Amino acid sequence: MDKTEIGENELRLRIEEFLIRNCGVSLSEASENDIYRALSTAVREVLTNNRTRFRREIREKKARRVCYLCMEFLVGRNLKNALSCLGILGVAENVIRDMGRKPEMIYGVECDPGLGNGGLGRLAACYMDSLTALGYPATGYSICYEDGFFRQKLLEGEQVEKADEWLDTGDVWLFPRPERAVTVKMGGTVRESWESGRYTVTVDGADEITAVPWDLPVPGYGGDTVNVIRLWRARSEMPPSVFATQGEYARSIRKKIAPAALSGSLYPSDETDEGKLLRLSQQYFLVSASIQNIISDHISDGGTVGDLSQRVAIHINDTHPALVIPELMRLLMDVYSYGWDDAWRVVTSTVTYTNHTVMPEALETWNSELFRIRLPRIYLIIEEINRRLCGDLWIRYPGDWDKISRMSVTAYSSVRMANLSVAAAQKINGVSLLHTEILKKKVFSDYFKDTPYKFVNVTNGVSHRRWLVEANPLFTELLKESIGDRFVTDPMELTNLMKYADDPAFLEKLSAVKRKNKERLADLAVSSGDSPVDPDSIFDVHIKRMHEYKRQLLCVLKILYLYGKILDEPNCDIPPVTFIFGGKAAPGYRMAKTVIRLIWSVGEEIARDRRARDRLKVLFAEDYNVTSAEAIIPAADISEQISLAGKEASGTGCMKMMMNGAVTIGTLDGANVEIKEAVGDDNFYVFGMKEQEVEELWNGGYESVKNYLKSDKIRAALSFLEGEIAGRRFDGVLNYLLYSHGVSDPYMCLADFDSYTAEWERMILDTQKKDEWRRKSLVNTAKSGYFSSDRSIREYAEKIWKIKPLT
Ligand code: NBG
Repeated sequence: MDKTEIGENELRLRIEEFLIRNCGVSLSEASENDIYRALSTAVREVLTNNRTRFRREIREKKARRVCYLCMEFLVGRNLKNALSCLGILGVAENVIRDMGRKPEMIYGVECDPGLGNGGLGRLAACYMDSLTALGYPATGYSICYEDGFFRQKLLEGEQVEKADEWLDTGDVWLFPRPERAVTVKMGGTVRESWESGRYTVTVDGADEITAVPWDLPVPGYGGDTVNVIRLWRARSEMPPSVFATQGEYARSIRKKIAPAALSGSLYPSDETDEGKLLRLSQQYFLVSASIQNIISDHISDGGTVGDLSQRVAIHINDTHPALVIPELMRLLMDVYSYGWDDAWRVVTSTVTYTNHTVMPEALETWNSELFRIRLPRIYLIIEEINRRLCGDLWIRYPGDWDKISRMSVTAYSSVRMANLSVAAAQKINGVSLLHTEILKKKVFSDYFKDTPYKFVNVTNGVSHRRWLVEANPLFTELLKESIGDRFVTDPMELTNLMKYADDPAFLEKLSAVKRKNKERLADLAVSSGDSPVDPDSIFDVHIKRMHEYKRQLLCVLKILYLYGKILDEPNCDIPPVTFIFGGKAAPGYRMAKTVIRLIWSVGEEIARDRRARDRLKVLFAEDYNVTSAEAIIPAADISEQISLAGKEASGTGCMKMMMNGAVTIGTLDGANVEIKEAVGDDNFYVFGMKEQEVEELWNGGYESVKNYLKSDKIRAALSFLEGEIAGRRFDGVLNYLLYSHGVSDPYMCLADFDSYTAEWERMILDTQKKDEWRRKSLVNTAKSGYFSSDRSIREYAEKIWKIKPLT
């Protein structure tokens, strides 16, 4: 069945057939789950046909492709996206309605696939979307985490983590490919020997794990192109009964890595040695399975391992898949008998690397001892890479021990994955202009001086088809009426909206759309248990992973300050505002969990106070994920992007909200700098220290207490922390901000507080100048085309991967 052939009758027929054959029910008896399965299966069939055609074309043209290795792909729900890409959303929704069901209820059956945790994973999904829509051959590689990330529940403000059983409904989209299974080996003992004049290496007694690929199709817009994300699942060769009955065997495998854990859940807690070992094993599992698959595809397409780089670019997305470097070396040398230099040439001409963070704790390092035990052969290869690297550096920088030790891959009993990636990659990129400059000047300054030509910037982008066209149908309709529908494939067309910037009638329509989206969100909030939300209040949104550097704490301190102000000056001119937060805290991250509790408690306290509750409301959206983001973002008036300057590599929520007409209040950090440049100073609210100022203050010995003593506003906000908030105490937060050992307020909330609140108050008054504010909103959408992932992907394709679109 081809997409063009699907009319309503055909689709209806297929659904009914499926129901009878697979669920044993007629249409009238079918549950929403049955219909979801039936419809998804019909769509999947179309995707398979298109996939087969696209794959054939790639083979025939011997096209070069990118293999995007990433521990996370936060794809969001599939059904509606696939229908929309195939251009049959309207057809399908008519069929669903004819069946007496509501489309949203059918989409609602699908769980969000729990394959990622934040911006990094969502970026990977947006990139697969653009790669496919633009017709580039690409394969994503990741792990099929059976328990996903986790589902967040809030019990009286306390985050509780639940297993995320997304496969209950997500399985419909996965195609198992057991015939492409490969074996991944870990552990064991390395034996080096000289046999008939050749140096050979074997590993005895390694654990063997079978990796089975499950393919998740990624439809491109228009439906002609379909790529896949290949997700690996670990399989044990033993039936479960053996584990239960053979005590001896069960004990012996416990010492090894249990296969189920490898594709169990995303990022097992890595606070303990077992957690770290499991995470390292997951990373190796991903890269070993993927590279074996890449090589075997390449060979079956007529290539040889030696010319891999001519047809394949392997992308290391953040350092998590960096083990692909030594693993490819291992395969080339131990399996294909290449010498070191030839193998290194293949590796270094094939891999490219994106850095996504400057936070030291996220620049991965592994304890050498753990590493050596789990991956002994890989460890030897890394040592050899390092020996040669340092030898080479020694020739070029004789005597400069400091530099060489900063650049080396192993040092102080640890393996540094970032240095490994930079040393081997063809190209290295940061994800915003500012971030790339920080990489060049600070994080990788020695490498930048050594090989400046390797470093490039590609500012992140987001799929405007998912985040605007699909998530905001009302706005899309208005856009199509006014500027036509070319922006769907060419986002730069959005600039045509500028001709309506001073047209009051258009601005009125724009505001009506925003109002509808706010009503929709308000209804959703109430249906999930919140008290009524006023859609006429300003929606001020802070959604992202919970992290100190993103400064949710700064935002909630501002709310406390505003609360105090309303109590002191009941006639002050703050209009009603609804603050919307959403984000998960890593399970072991205590401070982030405390901040969730604080946000929730402040919300409770204000809701109980008649003097303030009609003017300030605080919502914490439980279990923030792609689906909830799709509801929140179109409804946002204000986008809070308030990280400490220099810490946020890029940010992508800022782009999604900008596209949907929210106006940003932010620091000059990450992509904010470029957003401000694009929209102009009148349409962006900026505050706080610049990156350089942050550094100077920090190096000069930051003392938050000085800010506290100087500022009435800070003291007013913090006075709430001295008592109870909704019956809870937050002395810990007060200590953290003012009195901790070491440095108080490490992310400098208090240093930026006065400037933040002043700018916010200026902004909130501007929201009341209706036409001016609506104009700002329009300009934000009009200038957002640059932040589409279509632009980013073209840059990656040209500057980094050297791939060309087909079709
Ligand atoms: C995140 C950064 C964001 C950035 C995304 C995508 C990690 C390690 N990094 O600023 O914090 O937008 O990556 O590049 O998750």
